[in-house]
Amino acid sequence: MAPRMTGRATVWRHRGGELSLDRTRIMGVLNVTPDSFSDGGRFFHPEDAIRRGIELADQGADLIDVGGESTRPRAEAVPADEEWRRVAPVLRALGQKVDVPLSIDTRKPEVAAKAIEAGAVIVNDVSGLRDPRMLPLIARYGVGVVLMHMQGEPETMQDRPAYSDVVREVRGFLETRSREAAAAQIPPESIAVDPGIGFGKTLEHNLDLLRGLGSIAELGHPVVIGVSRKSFLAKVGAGEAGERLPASVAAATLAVAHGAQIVRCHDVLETTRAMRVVDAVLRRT
Ligand code: HH2
Repeated sequence: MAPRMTGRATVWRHRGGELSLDRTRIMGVLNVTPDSFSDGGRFFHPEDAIRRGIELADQGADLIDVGGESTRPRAEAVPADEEWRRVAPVLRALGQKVDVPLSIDTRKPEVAAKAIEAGAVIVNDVSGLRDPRMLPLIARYGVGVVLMHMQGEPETMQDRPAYSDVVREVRGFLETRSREAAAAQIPPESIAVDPGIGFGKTLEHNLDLLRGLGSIAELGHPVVIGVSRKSFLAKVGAGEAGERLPASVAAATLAVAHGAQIVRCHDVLETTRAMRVVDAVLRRT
């Protein structure tokens, strides 16, 4: 399988710096939530979350994605003040304790603005900037952004996902949203795109998107992929959430072979080691 290398992004800019994409970058997941699908409650207390963030950086994370709201299927939305209360102490402490960039995983402009003031340099928005206040906020602060595709809302997105051509539609959405972002004065190198595996998609949709990532990479933006421990893996035999590491690494490997450049994952040490081998083969690094 030939890797797609032409026309790919070479850097991802964020507030005050950039990540070179000369190798696969690892985005470590830090869920400060009671109910995330694979690690809910484990890092809900600030001290546990801060310790975990330091551990992720030590294990090789190139950035850490801090979130205070689960967006798993059926998750109930969390009010902005509660979401901020969860992530605030963690962002503030990690900003002092780790030297990797921090991203804030939120759909809410109120939370994004406070998180940026507290040191986050990237906004990871699983709704693809649905709230119209997000775009000007990201432009004003000069942060990096992940534009992710999601059909529907977490509470109902898995009820009956439907597409006529999932790769074409997801690519079209990401292209339109990234053009709108660029028109709002967000530099194209700051905009990463993500097909949103598991967000309003059936098993077949997810597999088609992984196969079709090359067409999303052709947009020329950094491509983020989140497959870690997700339930679609179980549908092809990967086991319970705690047993899905081999399947997660296999899916991440294939995603990178098809054009993903940033892998969002829970198991940073194992994924980093695996991606070194993937890069050595695909990129001769
Ligand atoms: N997946 C999750 C959350 N945020 N962001 C991006 N860009 N891409 C993803 O695939 C993605 C994401 C869901 O995973 P997790 O954070 O572990 O679970 P939960 O939403 O239950 O907290």
